[in-house]
Amino acid sequence: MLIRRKRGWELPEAAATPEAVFVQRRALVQAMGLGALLAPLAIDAAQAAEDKATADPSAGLYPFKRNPRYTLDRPITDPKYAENYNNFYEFGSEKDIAEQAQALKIRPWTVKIDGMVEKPFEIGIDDLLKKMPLEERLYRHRCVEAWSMAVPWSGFAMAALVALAKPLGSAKYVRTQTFLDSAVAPGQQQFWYPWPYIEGVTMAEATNELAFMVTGMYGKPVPKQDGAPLRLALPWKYGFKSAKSIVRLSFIEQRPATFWETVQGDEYGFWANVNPAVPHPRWSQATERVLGSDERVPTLIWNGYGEYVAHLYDGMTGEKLFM
Ligand SMILES: Nc1nc2c(c(=O)[nH]1)N[C@H]1C(S)=C(S)[C@@H](COP(=O)(O)O)O[C@H]1N2
Ligand SMILES: [Mo]
Repeated sequence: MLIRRKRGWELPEAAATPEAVFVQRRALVQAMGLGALLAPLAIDAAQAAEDKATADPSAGLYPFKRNPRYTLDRPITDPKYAENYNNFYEFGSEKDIAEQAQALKIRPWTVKIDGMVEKPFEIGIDDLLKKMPLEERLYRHRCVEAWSMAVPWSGFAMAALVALAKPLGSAKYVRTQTFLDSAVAPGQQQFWYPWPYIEGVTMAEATNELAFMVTGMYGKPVPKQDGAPLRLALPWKYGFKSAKSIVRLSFIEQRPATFWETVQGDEYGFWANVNPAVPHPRWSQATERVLGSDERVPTLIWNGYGEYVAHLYDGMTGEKLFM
């Protein structure tokens, strides 16, 4: 199975702290000269102080009110899968990067808005949360590797962020950029990848009602391994389009060179819309493995979201829309 040891999700959020903190706390207890009997109390006090210092300042905002417009055809995935079976190459190419990802510092976190906009600006994540219309949505997520999950995401419509950015008429694409810090993200020391992780969508995709900026998951701030503190969810596209831990959105005229397209363009194209009839060059996309079950279910074209997005691609016959 995937889960080999106790991980953050098995503990209440406040109890999950990095090893270094335990070491510090042990040193503190020893320095206080307390006997073994009193030590647990001292640990509780140290824990409380520590929780206050490191608590996610947005935690009190959750849960967001669920938008009933977006419904699922399957059960919500148990968070133990969504939070422990991850693709986040910055922290390694395996699925069990959740512990590694705890090294990411998510405050302060500034998002830069630039390119073809009225006036470029930077905004802190907590200020951004104050300006955006917050809601929860149930979405399916389909990875190009043929596994899937169904998740309650918290966040806001990407269209609201686009409106805040005030793009000029000349902007045709929104390019999303993930943080770059190889000291915390060892995967970024792998020089053969074109870091930082870049993805992008057209303006029409960015302002489509489904495009969703994610700040939370399962009614809490989104875990680091799932892309804290700001990621995308583009539920009609393969998962790699949904960039994690975004630091910059640029409004640009040319189609951006995206991470996976640069690595392997014949397998991971720019559009990457889900289609069971178009196989990946190395495997079928006809069915998907539902995380947390032994079931394989048929994959749906546009991942089942055709009524919202199929019209975006009318007449684009020369494009590789499904790869
Ligand atoms: N920055 C960054 N974003 C990323 C990835 C990545 O490696 N780095 N992987 C993508 C892929 S392939 C998928 S399937 C989803 C996985 O999200 P999850 O771990 O929350 O399921 O994140 C996407 N966003
Ligand atoms: Mo993926």
